[in-house]
Amino acid sequence: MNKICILGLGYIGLPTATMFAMNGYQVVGVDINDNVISMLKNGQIHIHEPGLEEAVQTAICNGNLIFSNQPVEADAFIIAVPTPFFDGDVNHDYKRADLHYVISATEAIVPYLKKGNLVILESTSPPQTTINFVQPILEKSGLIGGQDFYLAYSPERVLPGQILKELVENARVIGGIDKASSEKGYELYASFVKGKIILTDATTAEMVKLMENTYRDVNIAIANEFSRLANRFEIDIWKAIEIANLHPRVNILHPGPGVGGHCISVDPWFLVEAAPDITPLIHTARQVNDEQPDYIVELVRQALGGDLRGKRIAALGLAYKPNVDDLRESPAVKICQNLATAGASVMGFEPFKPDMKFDSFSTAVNLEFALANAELVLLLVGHTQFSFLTPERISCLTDANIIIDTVGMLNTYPWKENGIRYSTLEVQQNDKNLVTSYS
Ligand code: SAJ
Repeated sequence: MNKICILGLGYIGLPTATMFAMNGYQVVGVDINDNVISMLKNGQIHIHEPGLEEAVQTAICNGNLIFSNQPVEADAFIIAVPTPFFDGDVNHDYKRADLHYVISATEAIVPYLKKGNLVILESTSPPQTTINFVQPILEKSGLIGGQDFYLAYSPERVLPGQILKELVENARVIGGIDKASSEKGYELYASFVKGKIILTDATTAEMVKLMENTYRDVNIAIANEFSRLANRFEIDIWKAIEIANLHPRVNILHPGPGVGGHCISVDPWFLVEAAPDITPLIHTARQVNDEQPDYIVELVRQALGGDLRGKRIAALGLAYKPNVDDLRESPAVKICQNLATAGASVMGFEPFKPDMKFDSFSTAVNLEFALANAELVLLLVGHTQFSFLTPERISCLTDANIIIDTVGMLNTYPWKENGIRYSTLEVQQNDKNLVTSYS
C-alpha cells in the first residue's frame, strides 16, 4: 500500500492524513468544502490544533500530501467525515444519528474502488453501520466485501488539543468485516501507531468507541448531579469530590456548565437510538448533561436577585472545553443565548475565536473589552489564560463584584477579602451570609 485517499479533512481527517504523509505514504486529502481545500493548498489550516499547521506544511513540502475536492484511485480509502445528529428532530425523545456524510463519502469512493483496496471507516457511527450501510454501498461497485476488497472500522479516540500525540500513542482498535480486513488495517496503521493495536470485528469496534464516550458522559452526568446536591445541602462540591476521590475505587469527574463537543454530547444518542428500550441510564445521563446550561442560568439569575433583565454579564470562554477553539455543541454558547433570551445583556469572549459573532449576544475581541462594563463575571471555560484572573486583576479590569466560576478554576483566590462575591457551581460554605441572599 502506497497511496491513501482520506475523505473529510476536519479535526480527525487532517491530522490523520498528515501523519500518514509524514510516514512515507502518498496522501490525497479530500474535502467537499472548497474554502478548506484552498486554505490547505496554501499551507494554512482551518482548525486550531497545537502543532498541526507546522506538520501539514512539512508534509506538503515533502511532496507527500496534496488536497482535492474529489477522491482519486488509491490503495486505501479512509472515511473521516462527521456524524452529527438530526437538528430539530421532534418526533423522538432522543436524538438520531445523521449518517448522510458517511453515506455520501462512501458513495464517492465507489467509482474509484478496485480489487485489493482497503476501506476504513473512522467516523463514530451507530452499531452495525459498517456492515449494514458502508459495505452494501461499496458493493454497488460490483466488488464483494471480504472477497474483492477489505473493509474495517477503526475509530479515532484522540483528545482535541492533543491529537498529534494521541494519534501515535493511543491504543487503536481495528474491526474488520473479516480477519483479512483487520490484518490489512493493521498493516496500514502500524506505520505510525506506537500504542497497542487490537484487532476485532467491525461491530465490536463500533461499540467500543460508543461505550468509551458514553461511559464518560454518564460519569460527567453524575458529577453534575452531585453539584446540584451540593448546592441544595450547602457544601463545597470541589472539596467533597476531592475527599471522595481519595477512595481507591472512586474517581468522580468534574461538574461544569454541561457537556459539549461533537463526540460525548452526540455519541451516546447513537446507542439510545439503536436500542431505546434498554438504554434508560444512557438516555437520562444525556438529559442531565443537556440540562446543565439551564441550571447555570438559574444560578446566575439567583446571584443577580432573581431578574436577569438588563443585567450586564461578561461570559468568559465560549468553546466547548478548555484550550480548544471548537464551539460545536458548546454549553457556554447555549448559556449565553439563554441569558440573552431572559433579557440579560451578555458580552461573550472566546480567546481562541475572538472574532466569532452571534445573533443573540455580543462578543468582545479581548478580555479588557469583555469585562469593562460587566456587573457579573461568568467563567464558562477553564482556558489556561483565565487561571490568572486574580481578584486584583479582576478589580483593575471591572467594577463587577460577583463572579460565578462554573469550572471551579479560581476557587483558591481570596475573593471575599477583595470585596468580590465568588461562587462556583454551589454557594460557598465560607460565605454563609450570601447563601441566603442567593437562594
Ligand atoms: N467535561 C466535563 N467534566 C469532565 C470532563 C469533561 O464537564 O470531567 C466536559 C468538557 O468540558 C466538554 C465535554 O465534557 O464539554 C467533553 O470533553 P472531553 O474532554 O471529555 O472529551 P472530548 O469530547 O473532547 O473527546 C472525547 C474523548 N473521549 C473520551 O475521553 C472517552 C476522546 O478520547 C475521543 O477521541 C473524542 O471524544 C471523540 O472524538 O470521540
